[in-house]
This record gives sequence, structure tokens and C-alpha cells, in this order.
Amino acid sequence: QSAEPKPGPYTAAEAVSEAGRTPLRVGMIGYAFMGAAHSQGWRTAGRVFDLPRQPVLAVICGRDATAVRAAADRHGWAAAETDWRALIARDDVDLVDICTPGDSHAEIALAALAAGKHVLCEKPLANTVEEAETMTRAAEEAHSRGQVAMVGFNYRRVPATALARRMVADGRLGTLRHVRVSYLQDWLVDPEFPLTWRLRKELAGSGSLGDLGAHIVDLAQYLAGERLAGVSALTETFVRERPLPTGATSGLGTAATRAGTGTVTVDDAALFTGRFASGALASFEATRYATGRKNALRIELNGERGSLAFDLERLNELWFHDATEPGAEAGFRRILVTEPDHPYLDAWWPPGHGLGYEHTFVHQARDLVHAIADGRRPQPSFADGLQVQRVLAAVEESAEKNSVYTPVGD
Ligand code: SOE
Repeated sequence: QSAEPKPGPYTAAEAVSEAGRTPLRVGMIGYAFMGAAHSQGWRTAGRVFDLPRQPVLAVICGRDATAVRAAADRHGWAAAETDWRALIARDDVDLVDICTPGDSHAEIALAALAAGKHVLCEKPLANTVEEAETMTRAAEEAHSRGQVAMVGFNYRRVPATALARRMVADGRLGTLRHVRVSYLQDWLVDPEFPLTWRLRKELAGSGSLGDLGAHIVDLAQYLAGERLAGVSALTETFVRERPLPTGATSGLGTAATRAGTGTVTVDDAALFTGRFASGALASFEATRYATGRKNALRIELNGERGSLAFDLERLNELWFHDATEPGAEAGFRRILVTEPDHPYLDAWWPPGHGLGYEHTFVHQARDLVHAIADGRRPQPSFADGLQVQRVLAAVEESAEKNSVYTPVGD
């Protein structure tokens, strides 16, 4: 007679005995939007992929005891803590997953690395270049002790973007000339949306730039296979005063407000151009004011031999134009990225059945577990996160100087 399925949460011992693999016991700090996404990633990765170690949702941490307990039950974590230092001090945690606002990334990551834990840190790596440098140094030292530290740029893990990377690396685009990328959302259009942590520089580091711009800088450099050498930028804050929120706020939804307003101290939108070391030109746009655009990350690469185009709102598709084909027959064609020989897809559904946003976090967990088992530096490493941070700082510096912003005469 088969046993009743367990409602969960699983204990570490149960999960390990089921899988027969050494556990990788995860302690996650933060339980809002990203916490929920990472929970799905950890819960699912070992059930879909054959992993060298079995992720176990050991402990979740948040300051509000009732809310974090509810999050533990909902997402399947075995235990809950209200103090992140207590989570790091636990012997039954091998990896610390940081899903908090950027102002605490450095402190938590440094403490976790010092305690001998592996680390996964949400993007952007930190709020300043200095913090990111310290974190990267600590990660390098920890690597020599067998620890692994990764930054969470999950859009590298969409099968279509991973396939695009493979095609660029295989030379299908030839010499690259352009990278055109935008990340458009609209959840700040309403001037009555409250002043949440994402709109406060001391907590978030920057606005659309760090939140969305960090993703597209990383993705553009990852797909191009090279780094930006310089940038020229414009940023703007459209709504400078917003209602104050009451108590806890959610990331992108509306939150209750109370009397009074506060000042927005981050950018609402960032536009910048860039030049890659090879001479290819790039353009970037990051905004949370693009009415009607919900999570529209679009990237196009043009090379001498062909072009690739991707849109996150249609994430199972990659568009390819092969410029070596006869002109009369050439044109962009859609690759439906659901075949078993496409990245990550041998473990999922039959062709045509498609994946979504949450699978990027499953793939992220999968790749990190492999890096830990192999003792490899993961991609993207803290050093990659630091380099993105340097690009963001250069964008802010350029926007402040307005160095190449030439007024148009009358
Ligand atoms: C909010 O703009 C946000 O949740 C980002 O913080 C995430 O990184 C992105 O994946 C979705 O949008």
C-alpha cells in the first residue's frame, strides 16, 4: 500500500533519505517576492535535475516572527529564524541565500563566508562598488577554502538566452556591431504608489538602474561575451515625492499609505549608451514608467553574420536572422526553445510545452549545486557582480556630469 503523500515541509533527514544524496542545506534570508521565487528554485531543482547534492529547504529567516513562520509553511521550509545572525550560526546550514534589500547584502554575505557557508546573493550584488569589492575579495579567499559564492542574475538561465549565448560563442553572429537592450516595467506610473524601500537610495542603492539596469548590463555582457569599456548616461526621477507607506510593504504591489509624503532618492529611469572593448556599440533603457510594459526585457544583437532577438514576455522563443543565407530567403525566424538539446530542457517537458519565469530560479539552483559539487567558481561570480556594479557606478557618474549631454540650441 502506498504511503499518503506528505504535505510538507520536509525535514532535512526525510529529503536526504528520499534522494539518497548528500544534502545541501539552504538557509534563506528574506521571504517576499524573491524569497518565494528562490524557494521554488530550491524546492524543485533536485526533483527535476539529477544533482550531485540534494537541496534541502532547512531554514528561512525574516524579522516578523508570524510572517516568516507563515512563509516557512507556505514554501516548505523546515524551520524559521527571526535573526539572520542566528541562521548563519546554525550547523545545519551549508549555504546562505540572500534575498534582502541591497543595503544588507554585504554584511550578510561577509558574515556567511566567514562562517564557512556557500553564498547565493540576489542582484545587484551590493549598493556600492566598495561593498562589492570587499565581498569579491572575501569570496575569492573563501574559494580557496572550497566555498562558492554566486550572484543571482537569473535571466542568464532562461533556456533561450542560454541558447543565444551558445550561438554567439559558436560564431553564428560573427563580429558583433550592436547590442540593443531595454527592460521596461510600469509599476511606478501611479504617483500615489508609496515610497517603498525600492525608492530609497540608502536601502536600494539606486532605482531602475540597479533593479533593472543591473540585469540588462549583465545579460548584454554575458551574451556578447565581453565587457563594456565605457558608458554615457541620462537618468531622471519623474515623481520626487510619494506617500509614505504604513508598516510592511510588498515589492511591486500597492501598499497602504499614511498621511505625509517622503522624497524619492533614486532614479526612476536610466538611459545609457555603451561601447564594448571590441568596438561594438550598445544602448540600454531601464524604467518602471513604461505604461503597459510589465516585465519587458528585450535584447537584440546584430553581428556581421547574423542577428538574435529575445523578449522575456515571450521567453520560449529566440529569433535568429542568418545573414549568410541567400537574400531572397533570409529573414528572422523563430526558434521555439523547447527541444531537449536546448539548454536545461532535457529534464523538462516534451517539445512545445514551454517554461516560465520561475524556472530561471530552478536552473540557478541547479547550476549553483553543480559548481559547489565541482568546487568551481560559479557563473556569475561575485567578481562578475562587482564588474556590473562598476558599470552602474559609471552610469551614475556620467549622468551626474552630463558629460556628453549637449543642449539643443534654439
Ligand atoms: C522589480 O522591478 C523586479 O522584481 C526586479 O527586482 C527583479 O530582479 C526582476 O526579475 C523582476 O522585477
